[in-house]
Amino acid sequence: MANTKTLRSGGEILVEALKIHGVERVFCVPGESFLAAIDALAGADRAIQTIVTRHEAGAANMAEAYGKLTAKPGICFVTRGPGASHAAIGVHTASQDSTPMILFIGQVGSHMRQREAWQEVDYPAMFGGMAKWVVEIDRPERIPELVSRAFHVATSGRPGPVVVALPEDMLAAECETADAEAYRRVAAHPGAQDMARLAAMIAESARPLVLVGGGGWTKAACRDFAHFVEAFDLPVAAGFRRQDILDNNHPNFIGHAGLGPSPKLVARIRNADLIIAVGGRLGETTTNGYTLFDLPRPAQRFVHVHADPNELGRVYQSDLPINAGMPEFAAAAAALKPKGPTGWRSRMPWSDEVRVARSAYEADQTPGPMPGRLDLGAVMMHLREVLPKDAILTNGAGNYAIWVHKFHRYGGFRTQLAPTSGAMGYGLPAAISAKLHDPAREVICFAGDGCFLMNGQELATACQYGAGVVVLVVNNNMYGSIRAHQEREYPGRVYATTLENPDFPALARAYGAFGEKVEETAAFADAFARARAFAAEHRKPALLELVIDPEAITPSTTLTALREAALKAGHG
Ligand SMILES: Cc1ncc(C[n+]2csc(CCOP(=O)(O)OP(=O)(O)O)c2C)c(N)n1
Ligand SMILES: [Mg+2]
Repeated sequence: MANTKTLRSGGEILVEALKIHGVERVFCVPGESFLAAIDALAGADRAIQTIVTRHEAGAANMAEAYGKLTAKPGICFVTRGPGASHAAIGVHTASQDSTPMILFIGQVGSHMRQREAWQEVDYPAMFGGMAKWVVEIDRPERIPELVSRAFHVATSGRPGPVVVALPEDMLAAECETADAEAYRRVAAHPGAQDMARLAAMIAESARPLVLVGGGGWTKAACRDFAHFVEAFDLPVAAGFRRQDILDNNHPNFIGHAGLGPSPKLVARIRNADLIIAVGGRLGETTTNGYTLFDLPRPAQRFVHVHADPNELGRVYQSDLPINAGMPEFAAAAAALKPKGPTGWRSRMPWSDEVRVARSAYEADQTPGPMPGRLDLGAVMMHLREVLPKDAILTNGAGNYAIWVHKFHRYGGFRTQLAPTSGAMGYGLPAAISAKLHDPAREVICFAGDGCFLMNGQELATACQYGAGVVVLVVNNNMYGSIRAHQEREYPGRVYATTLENPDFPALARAYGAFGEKVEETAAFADAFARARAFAAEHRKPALLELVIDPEAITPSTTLTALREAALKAGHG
């Protein structure tokens, strides 16, 4: 810790605070509004790596993904007005996904605040509804205190984003001040009575089901959670894009309650007599538009475990609300055991039914034929075969992601980086962040043709920092997801959803990446092998454009079928 008697600039005090709080990497687009902080980062480059990106959305998404990967706040630095506006998408995703993140924004000089000076923005007003806390630091002496608070707020309770505005004169001003200590995450622990009641409710049930989701998970928490599930032989369904909390190869994993869930899984959840909802908010996507459970009082006996007491009873009433952090709950749950003799996995009255549910999940993971020469289902099956279990798969938003979520078996914590916020453009920056964090692991980014071009410029960042990710651009020449909605609501009236695209492989090669086009199923395996080899050898990204028939709009229907069904139903 620095000597309190040393005169330091606000920038130096800030960067020292980042070091103390364990920051190892920051993502930024520079701006003249925080030069003093950049200069201090230069002086700390052995402790903190600074990744310069090509767009603030890229930087903010990378920081958000870092928060997901590590459960530590992802750090992003951007400049005022324009930079902050670009970075807002990362703050929104961190908010919806409950990810710890801190966005530092250079602010106009304090002597001209409130005049709408150049690029001046009122950050509490701009981010107030999105961030957990927004603060402007007006004196360098207060940096240790307020930055420490930012780390505490971002990580404690329900994790989320914090925004810290830094007036440029404050960063340049010098003072003597004492550093804070490293932050300590604060979380609620479940009470012994709560846990005893949970065990009793499981014992009283005939058809229990666990619905797992939310943020705040760690590797250890996932391991403890698996022990709990095994001890009671509980079936586990994952919430929307929370598929990597329990390894999908685990015999108790029974599917994904995301967008367009399997009807069999929906029926099984409805038919359960005890729902144990662990970690998630039970939001719109996981509950199939709030139709999965009766609202506000579900028909099933209901246990809801959440890190934020305000989420308990917010939408659904439960018999047993438990306010706890995920590591804290999972540790307590791992200590519970059913009565009677137990092995690693107990034999319970519902055990046979869990095996049936697992078989249904596996059967549902076998893709049927789809129109066109390149079959995305077959691509997913190949990836399941060749990718190591710890490979990280990332994506943004679009119908292409349905194949990824439906057919891939995520191998446990953290093998999935996918925005529950449904933000397009997330996949590539998240993949780069993952590769920088763990270069030994394979990282595969899925993007639609629409999705990719929202942050495709970060291929340059990947090349600059040696992030050898593989990018699969699923090209159907349209904003397919919206086209599908259009065909449902306004059949045949195609408008503003068609795309004319660049030559994606040539674009990739212009960045220094590998680029190839794949047009038929039989060509995929070899092309993928070449892409992987290039990424590993050159530590640069490799892009494959997968040319998909636009008719293949989901794994189970075609555009024409959607349109005809809508016309028959009298839409449009
Ligand atoms: C940032 C952002 N803008 C717009 C949307 C609305 N949206 C959701 S999916 C989608 C189309 C995605 O197109 P593409 O990436 O090509 O995937 P496809 O659906 O064609 O497979 C759009 C525009 C969004 N979710 N996020
Ligand atoms: Mg598309």
